[in-house]
Parts: sequence; C-alpha cells; structure tokens
Amino acid sequence: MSTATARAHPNIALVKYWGKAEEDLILPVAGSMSMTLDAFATTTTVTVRESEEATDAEDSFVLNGTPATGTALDRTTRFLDHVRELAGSSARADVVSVNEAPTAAGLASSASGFAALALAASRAYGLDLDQRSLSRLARRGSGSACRSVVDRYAVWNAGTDDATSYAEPIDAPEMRLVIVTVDGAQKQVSSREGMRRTAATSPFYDAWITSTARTLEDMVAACKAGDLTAIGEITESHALRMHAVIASALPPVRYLAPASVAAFDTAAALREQGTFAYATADAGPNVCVLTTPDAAEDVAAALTPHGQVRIVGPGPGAHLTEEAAR
Ligand code: 2P0
Repeated sequence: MSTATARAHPNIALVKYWGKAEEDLILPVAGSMSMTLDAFATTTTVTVRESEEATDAEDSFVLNGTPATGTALDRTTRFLDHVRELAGSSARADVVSVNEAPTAAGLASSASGFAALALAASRAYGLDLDQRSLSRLARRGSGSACRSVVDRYAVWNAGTDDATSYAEPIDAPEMRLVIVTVDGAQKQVSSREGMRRTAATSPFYDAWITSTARTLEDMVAACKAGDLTAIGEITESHALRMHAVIASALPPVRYLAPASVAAFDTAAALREQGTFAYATADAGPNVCVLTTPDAAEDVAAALTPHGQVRIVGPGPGAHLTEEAAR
C-alpha cells in the first residue's frame, strides 16, 4: 500500500479550448493557452490498496467530505484505470479530495481536480512521470486539466494523437485576473455537452477551428514579444468568438448573463480611460478581467457593481505535498 498527496490549481484560458477532435483521448480541435491560478486549489490524496484484494472491489472517492457516487465516481474510476494501465496494476484505490473553490465562483474544478489526481495517483501507483507525460495523463480526465499541470502560463499543443497532445510552459508578462462572480447565475449546459452541440450544429464551427489555430499563433508571438496590448486584445476577442460559436448552436446555448455583458462593458470603459483591462468568460456567467499588477485594485473596484471580485495571479502547477510507501 502506498499513498501520495498532490495539489493543483484551476486555470483560466486566454485562448479557449472548445471542441474535441477525438472524444476518448480528449484531443482538442485546436490548441489553447492559459494562466494557472494562485488560488482555489484542489488537494487530493490517493492510497493504493493491497493488490491481493478481491478483483470486484471498487475504488472510493470522497470529495469535500462526501462520498461520491454515480458519474463523479465513474469518472474517477475510469481515470484510475488509465493510471493502472500505465503502472501495470489492478489494485483499487481510495481517493480523498478537497476543493477550495467556492461553488459560487463557478470555477470549473475539473482542471485542478484531474491535475491533482493525475499526480497523486501516478505517484501512489509507483510511476515517476515527467511533466509532459503527466500533462497527457491529466488530459484524459478533463481536457483543460492538462494545462493545470504547468506553472504560471501554459500552451496546450492540440497534437494529433495521445503522445503529441500536452501542455507546456510559455513565458508571458506578469498579469493579474480579476474574477467577477456575477449575480443572476443561470442553469448551465455542461462544457462537454455544449462542445458536442456546437460541433454538431453550428454552421460556424469550421471557422472557429481554423481561426483558433491562428489566434494561438498570434498569442504565442504576443507572449514572446511581451506585448501586453496584443495579449489583452486577443484574450477578449477570442472569448467573444467562443461565445458567438456557442450561441450559434441548435438549440442555442448562452452562458453570459446580462451582468456578464455589463462587466465586459466596464472593461471597455476602463480601456477608454487608459487602464489595461480585457474581459474573458468560460462556460458560465462569471467574467475574468485581465489586467496588470499595478492596475488590479482599480479594476477590481470598478467591477464591484457586477458581483463579488477577487484578484488572482499566476500560480504553481501540480505538485506533490506528501508521499509515503508503507
Ligand atoms: C477552456 N473550457 O479553455 C474552456 C473555455 C470552458 C470554456 O476547458 O470535456 O472541463 O472535460 O475536456 O476541460 C472546459 O472544458 O472539458 C473548458 P472536457 P473541460 O478553459
């Protein structure tokens, strides 16, 4: 029996992932780029049981003190199956996970969750994966999780197969995100379902794929040049393009609420005044405004009418906090 504990944080994409080229391996239709956050960590402990126990035994998964059942447990077991295959083991495991993100923040916990699980489980099963292999493994749980393996800023290379689809670090200027938890959250379509529906029904989907590949090239060039204005402009326009292609699905999906749109307007008004502020939003109504460390407090203050605000910066990739072989 051996055990390992790992910690990982969510990430916010500045160039978005929306759509799969292959569902089982979770290969995206295009690459993406993100900031790993310094807040809202998931901490996960995996304990591998004695391998002699009955083969029909099940894994267990306790999330924030509550035993998981149904889809949440199935997803964890399917993920552990990938780890067992890599490790050549059939032993079951007990997974205990604590997620620090408040539910209302609407930050997808699947990225931090599967990044922490990938590291804790791989170590507990005796594997010693390099960052690329760990990113590939995390991707099998949730696409965006492959980026949370990486410190600070990450580019997920779309790739064409399991070996070539992984995230790696990219240098970028020091930035902050102001997370606005907007009022009036609405019922959401899951990212997974929203992606399928967009791919199956949007007449704009092909253009989304080809333009995202170009956008990522532009973003990588802007990061290399340290061109903050270009990074901001790309971030906001790419987010709006993602919401546009999603809105063009049938039946349509609209993740942004009126308060979300108002937060985008505030970012635009801040820019008019000469403040660096560019908005983005994921598969929900909350908005993240990209800004500089110097301007973060002012940007946060301007956004308070739209909801609760929290300033976050670039944080660490998945890392071990404890390990023991018993
Ligand atoms: C992103 N999102 O790039 C985009 C922007 C949401 C909007 O990655 O099906 O939970 O597990 O691969 O990773 C959310 O998608 O989806 C996501 P799966 P995931 O951050």
